[in-house]
Amino acid sequence: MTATATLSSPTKLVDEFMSDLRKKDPHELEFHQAVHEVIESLAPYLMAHPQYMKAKILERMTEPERVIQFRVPWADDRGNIHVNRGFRVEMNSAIGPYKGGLRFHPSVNLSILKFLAFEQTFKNSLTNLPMGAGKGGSDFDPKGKSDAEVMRFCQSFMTELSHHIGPYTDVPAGDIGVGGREIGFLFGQYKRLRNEFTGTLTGKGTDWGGSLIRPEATGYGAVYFVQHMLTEMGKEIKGLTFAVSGFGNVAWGVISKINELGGKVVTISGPDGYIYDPDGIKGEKVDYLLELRGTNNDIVEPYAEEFDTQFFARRKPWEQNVNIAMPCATENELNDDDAKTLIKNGCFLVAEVSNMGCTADAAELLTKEITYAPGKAVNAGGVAVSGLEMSQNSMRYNWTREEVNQRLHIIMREIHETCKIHGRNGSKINYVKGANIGGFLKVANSMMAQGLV
Ligand code: 2IT
Repeated sequence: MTATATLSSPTKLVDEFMSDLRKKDPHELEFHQAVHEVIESLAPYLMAHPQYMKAKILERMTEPERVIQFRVPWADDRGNIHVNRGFRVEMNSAIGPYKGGLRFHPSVNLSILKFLAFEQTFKNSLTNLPMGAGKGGSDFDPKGKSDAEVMRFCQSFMTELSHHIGPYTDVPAGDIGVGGREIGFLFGQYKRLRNEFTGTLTGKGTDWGGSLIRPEATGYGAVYFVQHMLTEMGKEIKGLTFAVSGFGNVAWGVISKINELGGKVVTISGPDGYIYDPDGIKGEKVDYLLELRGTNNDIVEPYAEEFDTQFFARRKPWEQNVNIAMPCATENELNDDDAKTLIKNGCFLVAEVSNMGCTADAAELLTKEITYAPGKAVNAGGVAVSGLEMSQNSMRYNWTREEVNQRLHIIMREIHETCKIHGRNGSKINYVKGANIGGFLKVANSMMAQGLV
């Protein structure tokens, strides 16, 4: 920013900051979107607390401490050679080692990973655990690949990444396209290269250092967060109808917990379209989700054949009448029109579980008209239990399911409390503002305390 001292309004601060950021990396639209949302919430606070502007905290927070990009060559089962691009964005280490997932998906590029790593800074801070922020991945597409191909890819990827990570440096985990199988292959190769058994990756199998509840944590945590949002409104989950998107690990955790608490989930979706199941996705149908994911095909349509329900090709679940919507798939999956349709049909709460699942317009409209909470607060249970996995690895000890679940409960309650403290707006809570200011303060104050680094 050029003229911090003369900035006269929050709007001007936002405009000047964003103009400088866009000039630096004009193609990184997702990164701009994530930063814009944060700066908009922070601007009035920053004007009132000029010490952060003087120390150029925002400029420093939006510049990764380090970006690593590397070649990932691998051979498929027929012996054909492929070359993918690997990345690790080490965003911020003010409050702990870099921490965040790895995403394997054809859409992965630097803009996507910078947006995710930036969001991770605030999310990890909100958990109150000592975790800095990072994100990485590759444009590798796991769809249709054999186990052997995925293993060779993971080994090649880790051969380079191993130079940059470690239990005190950077602790990756999973994200889209990286689940238990991939973490296993990545961990095996890391251990072999380093000849060390450490907790350098989280999301490990429970037989070899993983935490109980980690697979369920993002979904369970999101539903605990929704419980707190509902309590504020004098409501409860029992009897409510939910639209969920996606059908992966996160959607599965969300659906299981909603069922347990007496709610009903009527939709799931994939890149091919969505399922509408008015009886609710419960019992054996939830187990079937795991089977569907195991096929490596990334389509949801077989559910309709299996359980004789409706499938809407190339459409999104947000057109159904529900009380609550929980996007659980990927960024920008719920847009302005979807938000209008949801509101028109009586939806009163949108809890974003995917990272930046709503477009900027949608998030603004939902905040104004109904109640909306952003992914960085709602989905923080995933990385929180990764943090608990790190604690258990350091202690060389494993907590029980109940112990981990109880800690997850407490963390989600405290994140909700933080949102309330910083986002109170009359009788409502602005969760975007609450999460952004709440997440910012701890990191910003730590950066100030550690000098100009
Ligand atoms: O977006 C996320 O918070 C994750 N993909 C999980 C990160 C982690 O380190 O567990």
